[in-house]
Amino acid sequence: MYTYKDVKLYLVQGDITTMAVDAIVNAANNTLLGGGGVDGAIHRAGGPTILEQCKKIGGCPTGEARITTAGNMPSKYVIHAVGPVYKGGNKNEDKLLYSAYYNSLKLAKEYNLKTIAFPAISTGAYGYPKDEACHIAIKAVMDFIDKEGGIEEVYFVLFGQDNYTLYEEKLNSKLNK
Ligand code: AR6
Repeated sequence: MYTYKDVKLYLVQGDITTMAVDAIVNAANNTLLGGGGVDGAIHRAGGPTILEQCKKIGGCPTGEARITTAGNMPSKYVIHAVGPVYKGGNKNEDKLLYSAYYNSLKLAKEYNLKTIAFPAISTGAYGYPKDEACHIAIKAVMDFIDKEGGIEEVYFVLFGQDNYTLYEEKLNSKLNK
């Protein structure tokens, strides 16, 4: 566990669908209608009520986020964030990825949620270089804590050892355990 200005930051290696937090964040696409990777896992574990709510929402622009309940999962809500497809780095990908994290936290605050778990958005099917994506994720979370506050616990839930090690190195270099 790490702390940043009284906010607890946790690194977890594993499956985000098992997290008992106020909100888990999904790495969704513009349609919000499901897909592979963490999106597929969330819809499978949560059940059909999530898709029903997503259909009513009707999509989400890249860099933004939308909220549904979490169906059968132990969390209360799913925040569906849409990260960018990585196309070489000159298509505003960094700002869009940053916004996906920041807007997820804003939505959590609007709903008065205190604990949130993020996957490594865009680093799977969307091909974002993991090191840069890790830097952006941590920066967005810290900026949000600096500027907005309201959140109490942030979990970074990493599926693979490579992302886990990257986050660990990055957090160790920035924060005290
Ligand atoms: N828990 C936590 N992390 C996971 C899980 C899980 N259960 N499953 C995969 N990951 P990806 P993207 C990690 O591809 O790159 C979908 O089809 C995975 O190892 O899920 O944002 C959507 O519908 C990787 O590190 O999301 C979109 O079309 C990270 O989650 C598209 O993929 C993100 O990988 C979004 O692509």
